[in-house]
Amino acid sequence: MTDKKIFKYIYGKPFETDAAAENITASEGLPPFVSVSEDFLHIAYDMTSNDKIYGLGEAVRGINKRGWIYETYCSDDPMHTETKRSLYGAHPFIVIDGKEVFGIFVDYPDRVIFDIGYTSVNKINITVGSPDYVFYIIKGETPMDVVKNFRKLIGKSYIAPFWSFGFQQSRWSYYTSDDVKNVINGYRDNDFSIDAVYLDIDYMEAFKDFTVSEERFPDFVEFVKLVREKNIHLVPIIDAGVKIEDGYDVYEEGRDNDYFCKDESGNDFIAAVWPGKVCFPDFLNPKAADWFGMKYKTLIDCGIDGFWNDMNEPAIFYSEKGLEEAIDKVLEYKGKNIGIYDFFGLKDTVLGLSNSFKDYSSMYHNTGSGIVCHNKVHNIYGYNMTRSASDAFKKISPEKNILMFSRASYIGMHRYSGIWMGDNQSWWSHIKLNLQMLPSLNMCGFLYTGADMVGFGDNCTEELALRWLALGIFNPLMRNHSALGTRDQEFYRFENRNAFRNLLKLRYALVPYLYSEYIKSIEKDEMMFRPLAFDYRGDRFAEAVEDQLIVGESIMIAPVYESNSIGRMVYVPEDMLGVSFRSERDYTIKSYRKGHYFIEIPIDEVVIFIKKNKVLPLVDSADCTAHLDYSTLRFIGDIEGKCNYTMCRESGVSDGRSIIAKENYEVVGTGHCDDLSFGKE
Ligand code: MIG
Repeated sequence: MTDKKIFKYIYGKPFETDAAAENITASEGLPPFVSVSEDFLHIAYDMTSNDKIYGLGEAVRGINKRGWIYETYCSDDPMHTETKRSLYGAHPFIVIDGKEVFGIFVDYPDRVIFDIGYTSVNKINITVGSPDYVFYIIKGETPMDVVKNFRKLIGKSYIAPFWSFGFQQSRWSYYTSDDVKNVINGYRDNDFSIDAVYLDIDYMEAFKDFTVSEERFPDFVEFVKLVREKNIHLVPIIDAGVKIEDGYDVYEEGRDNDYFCKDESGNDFIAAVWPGKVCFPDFLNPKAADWFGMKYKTLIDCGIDGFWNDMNEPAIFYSEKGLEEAIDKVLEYKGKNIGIYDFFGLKDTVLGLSNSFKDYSSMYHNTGSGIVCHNKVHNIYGYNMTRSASDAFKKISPEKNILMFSRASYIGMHRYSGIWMGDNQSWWSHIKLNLQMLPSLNMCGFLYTGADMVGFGDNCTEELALRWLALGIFNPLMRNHSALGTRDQEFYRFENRNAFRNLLKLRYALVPYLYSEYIKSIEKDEMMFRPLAFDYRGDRFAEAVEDQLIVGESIMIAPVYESNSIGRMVYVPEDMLGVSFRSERDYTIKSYRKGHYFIEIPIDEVVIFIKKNKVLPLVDSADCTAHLDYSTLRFIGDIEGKCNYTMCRESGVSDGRSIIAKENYEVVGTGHCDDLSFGKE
């Protein structure tokens, strides 16, 4: 007997988002706290003062989302301050953990407002300004249970290739193949482990998708090959906008076949992004999506096996029409003595040119079964761009698992790719934000994810870089990336090279654990990163912790995210073994009883807490993931008796997906030991 866990409610004629992987019969009636009017959905729920609210994926603020108002709306906004309501991804799912435990998923591809105790401290108000939507109520005994039921609904997460668990270096931009070579040498010559280097927009010819500048990257195929021989993967960026240029095949094919989004008069919608004037492929049109997806072949044929999709909210710097109107408005004031309010209005006109609602309202999709205005389906544009690539990869090269992650996303896209957390800053507060987004994103199925380590915008310091690295080593997508014009932040450029080298090595020693936990979380619809509240229910201290995480089945992390610290307060929620790593082979071990501690964490150390009767597997480090030697496996832990550990490895690729092989270990011990005896079952 299985009780019904998921209740689906359908109103009006909702647009099919493909967020759910399972088709569920709609329920009749409504939960008491939901009211539906002619033109909108309104969910109003009364919280008690102890209710905790989780979810919302990519969003600012804490793991407990209570006390702010969020809007799920894919936004190109690089200033992730705590006052923002939206970031790049739209993930309209929350979990309520209080007098009642359940989840709400509003499957609606435009803005959904989640007022979680903002207008009124004890109220959740969720609103959708449309008569056409779907929403789900997801039951479960515990928040983890709710998440699992939700994840079952939305389908299994994407499995990234094993090599993408190695360290990856990026910058906007490495302009030439020599720049790339220098970065690779910077890492390899200093004995710094690395698996990938990124190509940002400047590898292209005039920012044209699927082109490579011959001047800056001559003999690209040769170059990719040379780099692969050094066990480095090159990962180029693909932008959503296609440059308007006669003679450019991608543009001409899109134009001639009506594969681009249109304006209200049926002409191609024209906007400007990096290449200047562009058209946007209509990813909601299946033919256009298939066509664009197959374009990745150009680069795959050059030996490329990873991509990142950018600017796919889509970001618009200005539209042709918007700019003309703004210029007219500015000229109206020419020679006049304008008032201050008029001046501010003028300023807003110019600043409001980018990512404007007006532009999104005059952009149209042809889904094959009808025309739909972009502003009704905004949140699934990036999703469909990325899905088109992922679908094509299986046709283009089924023998490879090609890395893919996107900036914009919606629930459901997790089946096709990972995401990165967008343009953060080299700010201390963004180390913590990186940590807090990990579990929230896991709830929504995004397991292959990470932030731009060391920060994208603004200038970093060496201290920030090291502290961020100490968290970065646990992110599945471990990528150092920074913006044009910011201080160089490749790890070999700093003074304390030993510390950077050692922490990179520690990451590689941890890869078998991280990859195994990642795979198991996917298979079981679980979260690789969990708030302490999920593992220690009923422990009021654990439930309030916002800056520590449980990673996989065995460990807890508690990184430092403040400058000039000598350590930090840590809540140890059960008896644990604290291992302070200076390097994979140089560490000290200390047992902790449940309680609060000030733990000293010098700048060159990482502390990992291992749960009692759980083990942490480690292997010897290597310069790249391909060289990891699993025969060097050892286990650290504090166990009385036996403990089983399942190791997951990528043993091949079939139909574009990794094949996973499993090894079961039985580890035995009497107390804590860093070299426990074990046997393969
Ligand atoms: O308008 O390609 O988030 O990672 O380096 C900026 C340049 C465009 C935004 C991405 C960032 C990337 C940058 N892009």
